[in-house]
Amino acid sequence: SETPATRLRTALNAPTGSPPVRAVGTSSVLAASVAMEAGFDALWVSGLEVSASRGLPDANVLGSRDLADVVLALTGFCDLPVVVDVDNAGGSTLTARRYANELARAGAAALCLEDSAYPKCNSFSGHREQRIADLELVCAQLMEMRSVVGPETMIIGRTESLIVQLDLSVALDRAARMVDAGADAVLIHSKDPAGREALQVAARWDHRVPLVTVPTAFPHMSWHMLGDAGYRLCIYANQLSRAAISGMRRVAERFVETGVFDDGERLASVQDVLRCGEPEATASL
Ligand code: SPV
Ligand code: MG
Repeated sequence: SETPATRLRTALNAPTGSPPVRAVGTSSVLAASVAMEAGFDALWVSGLEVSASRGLPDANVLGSRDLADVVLALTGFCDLPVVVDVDNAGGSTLTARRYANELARAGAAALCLEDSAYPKCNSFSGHREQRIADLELVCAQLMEMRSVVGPETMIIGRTESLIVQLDLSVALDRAARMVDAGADAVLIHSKDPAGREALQVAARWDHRVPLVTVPTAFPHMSWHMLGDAGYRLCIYANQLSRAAISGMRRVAERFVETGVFDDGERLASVQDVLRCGEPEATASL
C-alpha cells in the first residue's frame, strides 16, 4: 500500500525532466501547516533549523532523540513524506544505527547522511573549518542504516566535498561510492552562488540514482530550472525559518513603535494557531 515513503520513492524516481519534488524545512507543526497549504511535496527536518530552535550550534550537539521528537510531531500532523537530516549520524556506525532506528520508528520517509567528520559544522558557518570523514566509515554507516530501516525508507548519501573545496571528480566519486554502499539518492552540496557548480554536478552525474540539491546559496535558480537540469529533489532547507524571523521582527518592531499588536494585515488569525493542534477548531478571532 501507499505510504509517504513509497510515494517519495516513486516521485524521486520519475523520469529526469519531470517536475522535481519540493521539500521545505519545517522544524515545527506551525511551519508544516504553512508548507502543506502552500503545496510543498515533502518536509525537511533540518539539523540547522532544529538546532537553532533549541539555541544550539549546528555542530553534532543535537541528538537522534531531538530529531525524532520533531519527526513524530510532523508525521502525527500530516502525511507529507518527511526527509530527515541526520548530519553524520554521530560519526560512528553504532550511533548511525541508533539514528536510523529512532527516526524510522518516528515515521521518517528518508534519511540524509553526510560525510562531514565528527564533530561537524554547518556548511555555511564561516568561523569553523569543515572537515570530511573517511569514506570507508561513511559507507559502513550507510550499510548499517540500510540494515535497520525498512526497504521503503530512502537513504540519501550527501557529500560535503565541494564545500571543503575538493574537485568535482572527488565529489562524484564519493557520491558513487555511497550509492555502491546502498544510498538511494545522492546530494552533492554546493555553495557556489552562481549555481554553475550545481549545473556541472547535474551534467556529470550518471543519474543511476536520483540527484538532490539544497539551493540555499543560489536562490535565483528556480525549481523548474533545477528540474530541467536533472535534479529530482530540491530541498529548501531554512527559508521558512528565515521568513518567520523577518515576519516576527517586523511586527515586533512595529509593536514597540506604536504600542499595539493590532495589525490585521500582518498577523495570521488565532484560528491558524489553533488548527495546528486541533484541525476542527473554529476560533472567534
Ligand atoms: C540543514 O538544513 O541543516 C542542512 C542544509 O543540512 S545546510 O544548512 O545547507 O547544510
Ligand atoms: Mg544539516
